[in-house]
Amino acid sequence: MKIAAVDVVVTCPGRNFVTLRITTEDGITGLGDATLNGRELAVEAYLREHVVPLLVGRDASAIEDTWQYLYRGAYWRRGPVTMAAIAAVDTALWDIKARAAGMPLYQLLGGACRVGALAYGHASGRDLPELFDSIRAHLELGFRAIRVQTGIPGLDTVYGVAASAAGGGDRYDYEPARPTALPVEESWDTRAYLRHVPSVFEAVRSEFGPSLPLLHDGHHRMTPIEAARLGKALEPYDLFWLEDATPGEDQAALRLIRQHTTTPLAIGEVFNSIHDYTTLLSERLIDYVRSAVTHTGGVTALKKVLDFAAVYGVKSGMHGPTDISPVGMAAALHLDLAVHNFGIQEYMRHSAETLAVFRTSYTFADGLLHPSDAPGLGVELDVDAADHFPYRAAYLPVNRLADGTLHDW
Ligand code: EZ4
Ligand code: CO
Repeated sequence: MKIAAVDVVVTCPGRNFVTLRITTEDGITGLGDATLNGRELAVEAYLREHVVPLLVGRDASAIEDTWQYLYRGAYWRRGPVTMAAIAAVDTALWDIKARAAGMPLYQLLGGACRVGALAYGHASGRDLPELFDSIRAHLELGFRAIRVQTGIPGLDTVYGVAASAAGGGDRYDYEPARPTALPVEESWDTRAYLRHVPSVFEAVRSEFGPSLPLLHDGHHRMTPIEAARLGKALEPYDLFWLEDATPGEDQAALRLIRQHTTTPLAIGEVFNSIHDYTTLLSERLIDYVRSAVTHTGGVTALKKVLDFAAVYGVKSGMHGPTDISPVGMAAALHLDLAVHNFGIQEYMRHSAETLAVFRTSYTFADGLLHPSDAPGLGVELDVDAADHFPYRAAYLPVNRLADGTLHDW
């Protein structure tokens, strides 16, 4: 089963997506997500110029060998652009293999370990009344686990807080990438954040009770000692996890946080290699692996990370914002079903425009996602519809302290 054609499709149905479509000589197509939010065209060029010419004529069934060929064969390893490109190839080849077998991908990964993947949604509010409305709206949508992000008194725009809470469920979702000529600037003050956040979780617990799983994303902004203090302060509110407490590339930072708090820790959405996890996993410094299939070299590579994590009792908590395309989300759901050490799956619903271009078959019911039993990933790309939505440059925000110093966003 040789690869006959490879297309890179860039489309912007409400936001940008980069999708790889591989077609075999017997006419089977497979899809892979290569979207790197705010740097989409770098991955498109990497694929178009340096990967597509290597794929035509290769054996579509040789997934592991193709992964190694693209990873070792480039000599220059790792990095978000390279690994998103490899991820797309790997995912598309898995899609082809499963379609050829007439099975949903999770069957080829070992079969289902559960009836569905527990999903968490994003609630946010500039103040407590808005936040409570947002949590209620997400509970009404069926979510059984909720990420809580909040405005901070004295700061105008803060990561994770939707601009307007008016008008129902989806509006509470925060979309960080904006189609502006320059990145939007958000503001930050860690002392104000640390003073405010525990009171928010106290209020949410007293309003919604002790059992609802609550999550929070620190989004890389704290030093290790600040993160340790926040983790301790949040212990009475029994968080499911505290995510990205410190910048992810400093694995040793987690040692200090871990020594001070029992709040579970999650990290890894910006990681792209199993080597980003070696200290974190072997020293049991985290509880959840946040990587996405899209950014970690595909199904093949993330399965290896999760098997490595399982050795240390660490579970999955895959990244699932809207910049993971429906193709990337479907790939995540097949892994979620198939790995034993599943923890939770992030889920932001895509817009109607996006879902008109990417026709999905995965379902969300009673708080659980399921990839469906359609063969392959279960996603079809409507290329004609995609052509109606040309790429628009968009950037993630940057973050500044009151004196103008650029801070981690
Ligand atoms: O900032 O997807 O947990 N989710 C997140 C996201 C990321 C964006 C980056 O593209 O942290 O909001
Ligand atoms: Co995050």
